[in-house]
Amino acid sequence: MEPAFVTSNRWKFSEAEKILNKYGINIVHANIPLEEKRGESVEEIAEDCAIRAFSLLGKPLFVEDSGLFVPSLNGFPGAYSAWALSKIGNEGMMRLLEGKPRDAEFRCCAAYTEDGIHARAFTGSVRGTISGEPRGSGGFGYDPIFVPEGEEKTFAENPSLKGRLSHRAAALQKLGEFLSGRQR
Ligand code: ITT
Repeated sequence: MEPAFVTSNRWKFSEAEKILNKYGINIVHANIPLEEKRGESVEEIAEDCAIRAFSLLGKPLFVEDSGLFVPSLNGFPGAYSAWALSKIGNEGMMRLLEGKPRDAEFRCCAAYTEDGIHARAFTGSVRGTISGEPRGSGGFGYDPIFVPEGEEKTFAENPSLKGRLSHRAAALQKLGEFLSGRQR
């Protein structure tokens, strides 16, 4: 059975497809509208979405919630990452961070369910810094302003770096191991 990845974000889907294919897992894209509940953690939001998505699709699926957390902004944008990007964008983040420490962390939780009752959560994170200005044209969202720890380029300047080091790669590798273990 090919699990569905329920997401409205085509970049997320193609990143997930590449990672899970390495584990012999094929996924199908389900772009169905899902309201996200308000919550502080990516785990809480992803698990809730997975259970609600199952009631619409009725087949094994996962959803994924991600966010960028900046300690010097008390964790903002965090659970409000999509909202902040649409309101202030990466330029707005530059203004908010003027004169402040630029450490940041991307977090991701992929929540998988095959019965609509229990969801299994797989999490991943990557630390880094927010660049001095947006750079690069690959990726999406906050990729042009995120430089992973120990590197100089943003995720948008070096998408293969993202494939190896990202919060999504870390979470989905765990999901890939779980699902491929099931098939053996
Ligand atoms: P869903 O339908 O899967 O929810 P979404 O794009 O709304 O798609 P999220 O709520 O998980 O996804 O994302 C929160 C925000 O964080 C959103 O604005 C994304 O663009 C951004 N984001 C998530 N993952 C990212 C990544 O890998 N690189 C850059 N920005 C990312």
